[in-house]
Amino acid sequence: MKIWGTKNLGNPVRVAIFLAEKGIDVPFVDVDLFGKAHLTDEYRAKNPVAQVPVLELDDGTFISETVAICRYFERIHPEPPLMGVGPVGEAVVEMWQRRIEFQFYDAARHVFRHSAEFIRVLEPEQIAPWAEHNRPKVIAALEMMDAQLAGNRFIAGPDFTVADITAILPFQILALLDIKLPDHCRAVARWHEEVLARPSVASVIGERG
Ligand SMILES: N[C@@H](CCC(=O)N[C@@H](CS)C(=O)NCC(=O)O)C(=O)O
Repeated sequence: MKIWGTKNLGNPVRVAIFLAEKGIDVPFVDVDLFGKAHLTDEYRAKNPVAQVPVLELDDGTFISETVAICRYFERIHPEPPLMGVGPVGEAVVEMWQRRIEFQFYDAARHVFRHSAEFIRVLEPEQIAPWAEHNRPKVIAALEMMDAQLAGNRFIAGPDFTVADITAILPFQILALLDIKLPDHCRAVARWHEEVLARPSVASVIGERG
């Protein structure tokens, strides 16, 4: 079993943190995105969408999409649960995971892909107004998270879950852009400090995120 993707860069970070939380050791194989290693026919045979991460199982099955990979490990290694427990618990975690992915991460990603100079190698036709259109959406998503975190230790409730893991990566993206966490989002700041200090997160991206 192996995971295609650089462990501390982009979406593979999410899988690496998930595995670290569960204490599972799986080797990561670096894929040089800036060298366009993922755009070869050989790589597309693993994932036709030409993205990392991809989980390769020993029987030759390839599984891409971060949440699908996490779902596989949740099933074969249920403890500690990171995708909720029971019908309501699982649904609540999935609801928050998707809210974070579609409202926060997507908005941050669009700003990044359409404004950062160094990503032009992978996004040659940057659309500046699309980046600007998404900037306020990042702030709106942070405010949505703040309201939830004001009454909850973690994003989906009292336990650390895949929803928290999904939210970590967009903060790395914001650090590359000129987007600061608004001062009034104090609950998000408290949450961010706590998750960065988790051994799983620190081992993958370092304590400063
Ligand atoms: N929906 C995918 C997104 C994966 C993704 O966006 N991967 C990026 C790296 S962070 C990628 O491979 N980008 C290649 C490119 O932009 O050409 C997932 O959840 O795994």
